[in-house]
Amino acid sequence: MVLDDDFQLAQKRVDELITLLDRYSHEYYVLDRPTIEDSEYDKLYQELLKLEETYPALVQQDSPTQRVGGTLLQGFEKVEHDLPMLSLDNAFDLEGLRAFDLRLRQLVGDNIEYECELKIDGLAVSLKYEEGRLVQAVTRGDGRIGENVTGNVKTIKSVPLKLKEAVTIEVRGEIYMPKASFVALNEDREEQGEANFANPRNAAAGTLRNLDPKVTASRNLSVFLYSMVQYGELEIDSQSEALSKMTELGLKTNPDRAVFQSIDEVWTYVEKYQEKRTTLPYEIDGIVIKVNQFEEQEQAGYTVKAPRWAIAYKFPAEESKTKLLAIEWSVGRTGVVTPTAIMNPVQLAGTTVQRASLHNVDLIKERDIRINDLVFVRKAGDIIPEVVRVDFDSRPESSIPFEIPTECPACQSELAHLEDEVALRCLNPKCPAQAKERLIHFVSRNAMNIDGLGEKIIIQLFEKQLVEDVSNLYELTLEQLLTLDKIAEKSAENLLKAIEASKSNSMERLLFGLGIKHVGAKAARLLSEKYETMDQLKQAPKEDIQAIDGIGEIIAESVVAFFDLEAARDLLEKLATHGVNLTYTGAKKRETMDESSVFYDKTVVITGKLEHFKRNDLKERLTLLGANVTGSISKKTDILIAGADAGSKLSKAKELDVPVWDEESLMKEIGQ
Ligand code: 3BA
Repeated sequence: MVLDDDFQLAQKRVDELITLLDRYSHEYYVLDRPTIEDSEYDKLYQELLKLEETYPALVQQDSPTQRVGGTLLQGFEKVEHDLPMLSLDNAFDLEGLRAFDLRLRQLVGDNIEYECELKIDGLAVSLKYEEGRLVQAVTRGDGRIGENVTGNVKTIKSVPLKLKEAVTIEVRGEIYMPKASFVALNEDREEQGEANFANPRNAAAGTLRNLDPKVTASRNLSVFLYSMVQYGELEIDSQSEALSKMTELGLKTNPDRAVFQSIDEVWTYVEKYQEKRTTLPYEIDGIVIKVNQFEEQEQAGYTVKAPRWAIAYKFPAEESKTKLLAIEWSVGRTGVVTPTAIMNPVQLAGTTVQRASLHNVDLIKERDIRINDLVFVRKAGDIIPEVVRVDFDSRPESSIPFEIPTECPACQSELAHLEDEVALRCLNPKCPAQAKERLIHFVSRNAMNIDGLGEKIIIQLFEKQLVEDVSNLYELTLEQLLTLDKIAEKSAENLLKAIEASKSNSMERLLFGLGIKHVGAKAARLLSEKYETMDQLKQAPKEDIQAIDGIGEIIAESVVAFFDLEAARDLLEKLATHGVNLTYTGAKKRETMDESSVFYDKTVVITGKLEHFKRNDLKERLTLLGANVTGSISKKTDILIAGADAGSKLSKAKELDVPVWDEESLMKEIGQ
């Protein structure tokens, strides 16, 4: 039949077009070496689009026309990383690098190779490819749990939807916005009366986390991949090999990398790129130095947060000079009053700066900072502006020593300068500025994690007296939220949902969110694990609390003092009335575990495709049985659980004589 023939011809042409377009796209976006005119590409793209319209059955999932999905997202699903995304330790000078080198030589011996990479100032993401196809993209998040941004990442043209081989791998890298695109975007936004992005990194973050994939597609994001964490069948022994293989597969890696044998050569490389930094088309904030050989990486090992085999050398911050116009005092969550410098706007490392923290009174005195002085500002850690010093040579006659305030700028109650503290404090428990800051902390990510409650909304909630303390959050109605400025019905609804969802948080989030002095996220978790309910914690004597490993006297005292406050007890009661969970629902504690389990206190690695378990579920079950589930095989591994198609981990386990279990024996042990 004619139609059949047409269809077959169309099918063949579609395949051809996709192959061609993928190649041109790779040359343009990944290799930065275009071989055809844009108009030529466009012609082929239109041809493909037309064929796909005529024959919808021919639309392939990874056709270049399928990069932009049509649907607006409600939010991003949270996804747990199979292997946590760690952080990097920092070094700020040659000395720091030498110390790193010395440590490593002690850990792995003198044969070290270092692989150096530019440190791209973007957002870390993890990409999963299954049989060569991009199936998932997740942001780093807190390292353990990130957000599913697959739809948006698919719109980034330098991210291949299909690799050159049908491998199943997970790779990680940095999504960034080129400097020029950032400048153009801000010009555009200014024209449209929209707020500027502060810097390329923020612009990239805002773009990647935009709920409309069309917006992401319309802005020019790019990627550099720098790490392979699951290898599938690939046999790879070093970081430089991993990067070459990734490049071969069509993934974009940064070409400005190099391998060296000594830290002196590393330093030469560092200095070279410190010079070249401003000429690069994207922002870098340092150099990442990694032990090249995987075997040596394993020998060096990991701390809780970061690999011992890598370090980030951070470039020194740029400085600018400007005039200090005023000192503003503001009240924090615990009543501490801190000074902020208000300055003539000045360009600094890519952004305009006009405010900088002065930290405390002593610091202003020490640095002898006065109003009308010319001061040097820089960005601490490249982010937070800071007044470093005064240009004393140009101090004007008109310079005015600052006055220490005696009254709270928010509630006018008298400020105290407590004896053992440098801080000025407002002691009024009803101070509205403190209440506002407490709420900001309460909803923050490591506390109750309520999305959509930004500072602007919080300020309005207080101004309209809809909220006085955190418990009032749980009384808010849609009608009330809609009276606020600049809030759409959809976001108000989402906010209510987020507030509702926060009610079932496990106790440690609430405990941290309450903002008890000295009780950070970790102490909150330890306390919740031990006492399991707010009630039991409330009754716990100081000595008992102090006995917890990781909790000291200062924390214990502070906890007891908190629960002694009637206001605190009232607040908890109100929260309970609103249905907020006050109990610990996290993983079972080690003490109550069955020590007879074969997995108790064992270090276990899971690899390969599992048929009978979801990987994360299995991980949790083993953890509940007392196992420490980790990501890579070493001499310390007690058991490798290997599913189908296990690759390099299996061979490594065999090499190290680590016992290997298949799914069958696993099921016999723990049942299904
Ligand atoms: N290499 C950032 N972490 C990096 C794989 C390790 C790592 C980075 C890196 C941990 C860059 C921490 C977040 C993370 C993937 C964890 C780089 C860069 N290597 N070149 C050693 O260019 N910014 N960041 N990302 N896993």
